[in-house]
Amino acid sequence: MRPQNHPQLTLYYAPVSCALVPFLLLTEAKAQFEIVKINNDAHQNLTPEYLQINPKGKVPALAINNEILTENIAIQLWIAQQFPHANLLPKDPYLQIKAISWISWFASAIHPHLTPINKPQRYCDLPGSEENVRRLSTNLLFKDFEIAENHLINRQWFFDDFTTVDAYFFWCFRRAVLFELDLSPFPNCQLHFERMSRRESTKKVIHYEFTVFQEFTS
Ligand SMILES: N[C@@H](CCC(=O)N[C@@H](CS)C(=O)NCC(=O)O)C(=O)O
Repeated sequence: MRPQNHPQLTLYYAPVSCALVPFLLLTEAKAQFEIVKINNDAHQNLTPEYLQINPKGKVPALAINNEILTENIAIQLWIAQQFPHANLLPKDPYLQIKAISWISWFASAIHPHLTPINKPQRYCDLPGSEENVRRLSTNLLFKDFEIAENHLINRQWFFDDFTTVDAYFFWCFRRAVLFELDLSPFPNCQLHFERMSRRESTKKVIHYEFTVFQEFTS
């Protein structure tokens, strides 16, 4: 849906990346948007063309008409503000701040513990250090997951209803699932993950990811 006066949106997206979060939110909001696929594995995020879009060489980036917005939190909040009917943040102003507190923590703590598990060689180049980097990062990640686990006791969502916090945590936990970590200490996070997986928006986004993967690996 692109009501009149709504800006033209282009999401720069890579499969499996945290660009899944704005993709999911735009889908929840039934927004009209284009996707530009970036193959991070082939380092398309570091091409001169992409660095013109985002000099940080990361996805997501959201083009809003001719303006580029980077940083997942900023993009999530912009989408929530632009599409209020999608209720991507709690209504109460203080709870909105609490939601920002959660997503700030995902971006500043959880996400930085996921990356070294995926790319340990970026963090230490001593021979044979990769497994140590992975192990230590997994320990830090699990300390974080414990906090989410406790919060999710007897709760379907981080707040009363689905919000952007759930979308972002879903991406974080899914990375850990894809790394095949033993997540059995986090049954409430697992239930949240399954609940998220059943949402229509999530199914669409995951299906799209699969098609992009096929395209990139064929
Ligand atoms: N601070 C950025 C981090 C974005 C980020 O790390 N994106 C990853 C994918 S999840 C990426 O593009 N990595 C490419 C690379 O580091 O080569 C944000 O929150 O948007």
